[in-house]
Amino acid sequence: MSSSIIDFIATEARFGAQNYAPIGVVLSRGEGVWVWDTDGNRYLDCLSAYSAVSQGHCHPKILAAMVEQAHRLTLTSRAFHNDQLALFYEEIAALTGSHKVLPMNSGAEAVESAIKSVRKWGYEVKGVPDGQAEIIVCANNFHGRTLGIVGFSTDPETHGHFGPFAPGFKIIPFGDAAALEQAITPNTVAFLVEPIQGEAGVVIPPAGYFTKVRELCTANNVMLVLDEIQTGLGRTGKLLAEQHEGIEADVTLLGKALSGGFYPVSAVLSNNDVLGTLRPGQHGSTFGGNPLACAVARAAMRVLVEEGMIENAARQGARFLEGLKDIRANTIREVRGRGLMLAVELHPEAGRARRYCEALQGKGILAKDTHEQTIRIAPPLVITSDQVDWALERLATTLTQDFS
Ligand code: IF1
Repeated sequence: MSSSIIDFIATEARFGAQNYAPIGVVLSRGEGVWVWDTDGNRYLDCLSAYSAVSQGHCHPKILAAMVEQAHRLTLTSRAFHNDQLALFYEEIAALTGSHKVLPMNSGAEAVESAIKSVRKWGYEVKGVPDGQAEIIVCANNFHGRTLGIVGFSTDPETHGHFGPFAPGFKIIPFGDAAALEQAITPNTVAFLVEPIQGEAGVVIPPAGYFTKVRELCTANNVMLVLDEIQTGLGRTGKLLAEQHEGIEADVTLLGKALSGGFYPVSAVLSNNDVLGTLRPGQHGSTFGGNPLACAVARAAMRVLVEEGMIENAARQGARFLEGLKDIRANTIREVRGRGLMLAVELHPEAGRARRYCEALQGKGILAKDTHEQTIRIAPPLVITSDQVDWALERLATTLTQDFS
């Protein structure tokens, strides 16, 4: 490593809370699927900032929209109207077929806002006794890092020593509709679930699972809240992952790529009166729905659709998945994926996935491990066939090595 890289990393170690263990690379520039480190080395980004840079790094049209808006008006607070929020509402509602929108900033804020809203709907519309609302979630969920959310995580790394936690959450196995049926009570207001569990290692539920989930939620007047913060906006080869299942959520959560990686923008989308229960003064955010966020999100949604990124994700994702499945390596336990949300799970004997990610870095690919044994592969949705093939060559040589 060059001295400048060592200096950057040492300074981070000296001053920064050590809540991450980044791979040893210091990035200074990004364009499309490529990023460059401070020494000028080029890498294909196979993480896309956890699917926030789906449109590719520094997309010129999103940048132009951000700069133009930043010259005019960035933040007004919601104490006043602004000339971007209504346009954002119209465009995100049209794109997703939603009727009501609550704009927030981080994904976790959208999740917390949805929890507050479905509980309020439970008390004021469904008739659940005050303070007794139950929300069902899945084991191995990941919905963010705020205290309310980590309270229903099953990952000790995520919730350890952060208690005490809020009550009112039930945990069931992911992919098991019978478990959901058994967990529902008259006080159940919602089922909060990722269509595909990302952090758990790209875990795809059995075919028909969400059809059954949708039926159970409808039959029991339980709100189906789909966390599409990672799976949404084209990542799985459709605008929303729910479309693979042929269902519609009652509440949909978006974040990450909603801004193309330029700015924290998230949103709670509702197809019924869940969001209608919020009255002035009962929820809010300093930056939620600000003009700059709305202008950036409008451009991010526009280029996603106009540049055919969703269709490309389906096409290149199928190519990538087939290529990964063709790799003959006894290190590989399973290859999983839908669209460009892919994962390679290694056999425990193969050694830690981190070692393979470090080897990939040496071959010009940046990827991230999750839960010791799985390598996530999630490049920007603008990736070309040639770039997929370029990545597959390097993945094949790396995965046939044995780092155990
Ligand atoms: C970290 C994980 C991914 C998410 C889903 C809500 C949120 C996330 C499905 C919250 C955020 C990020 C958080 C980041 C790493 C990354 C992550 F590894 F943590 F789990 F992508 F898989 N719902 N995921 O994936 O959104 O508040 O972060 O904007 O915390 O290390 P956020």
